[in-house]
Amino acid sequence: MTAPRTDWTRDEIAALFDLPFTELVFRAATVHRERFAADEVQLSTLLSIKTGGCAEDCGYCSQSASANSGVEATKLMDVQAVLQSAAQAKDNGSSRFCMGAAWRNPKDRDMPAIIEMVKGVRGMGLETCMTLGMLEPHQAQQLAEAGLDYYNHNIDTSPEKYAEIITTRTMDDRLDTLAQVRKAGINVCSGGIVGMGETRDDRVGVLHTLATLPSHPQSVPINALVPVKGTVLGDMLADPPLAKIDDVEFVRTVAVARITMPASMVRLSAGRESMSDAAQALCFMAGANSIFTGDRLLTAPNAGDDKDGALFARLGLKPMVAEEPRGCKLLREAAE
Ligand code: SAM
Ligand code: DTB
Ligand code: SF4
Repeated sequence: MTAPRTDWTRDEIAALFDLPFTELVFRAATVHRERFAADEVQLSTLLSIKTGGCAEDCGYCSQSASANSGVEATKLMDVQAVLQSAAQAKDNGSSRFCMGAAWRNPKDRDMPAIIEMVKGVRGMGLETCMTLGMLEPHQAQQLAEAGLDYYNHNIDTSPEKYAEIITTRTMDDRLDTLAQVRKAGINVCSGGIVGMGETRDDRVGVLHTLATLPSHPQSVPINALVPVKGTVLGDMLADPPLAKIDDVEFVRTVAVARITMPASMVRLSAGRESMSDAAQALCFMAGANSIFTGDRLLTAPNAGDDKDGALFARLGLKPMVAEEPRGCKLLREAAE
């Protein structure tokens, strides 16, 4: 099998988007089957370990201090409470536990508790993921030493559209953190959001940026904007001209992510709650092979385990069993 390409051009990616829908989905499904079992979907569960009051002004986010979403700001959760929640996620069949904090960046004084959370969750045999905002090199190193498996840091949109959505940081800031995470040897989780009023060319741009990184993110979440009242983008969606992303265009985005980043896990992420079973089935057909389970994302509602159980039964899908997580491998090697 050939190694994934990191030299995609924007024109090549645009040409994929332009394919007839059935041809695009067929190609993505073929690529999917070369490396994965097409009936297996990896399950991740999210927990907001520090909610709201964030200093960044991301126009989509309920947790920005600039939003008027009614989300209450909390302190960093207690380690034991996080571990309890992880145990419940494991009982519900999840293989990865993703902890998110509404921070521009973690402070050094927060790191000891964060490290305890990573160690505790990986000690349960779950893969660990953290999303804490921008990282300094020494913080990425600390997380790597704690055995963190994945760091989520989305680039969200195209380089051209970035400043329209977020003014408190740049795309280059985001790319710098991704480089620190890669350098520390932690797996990268990075994707984007569609349905923010972007053009097809912006969707090409976000996938081009991800697919031409020095190595592809191991996980690529494709989020559909969850419109939250009191956020810039949520309010724009409530009051046209900004319309919800079209299902067919969403599936095209998933398919192009699968074709351009064939070895990555492509996650059908936020926005599933408002998608029909048929639209989600098309996403799985187009190569999506991961979802967030549970009835909550970070602050927004998610489909929930009962609904997902029914969906999996209806589509004949099964949860993917994780290979030995990076963190557990480190634990085992240390014991040997
Ligand atoms: N503060 C950290 C950061 O921004 O990296 C971590 C948490 S932040 C909420 C994680 C990601 O959630 C964002 O990068 C964005 O892609 C996604 N997200 C946030 N609000 C969203 C929404 N309303 N709809 C879809 N995705 C959203
Ligand atoms: C990702 O790409 N999507 C998740 C996770 N990574 C951190 C977050 C979705 C957040 C949806 C809005 C909310 O719950 O507030
Ligand atoms: Fe803060 Fe992350 Fe929300 Fe942006 S997306 S406002 S950085 S919590």
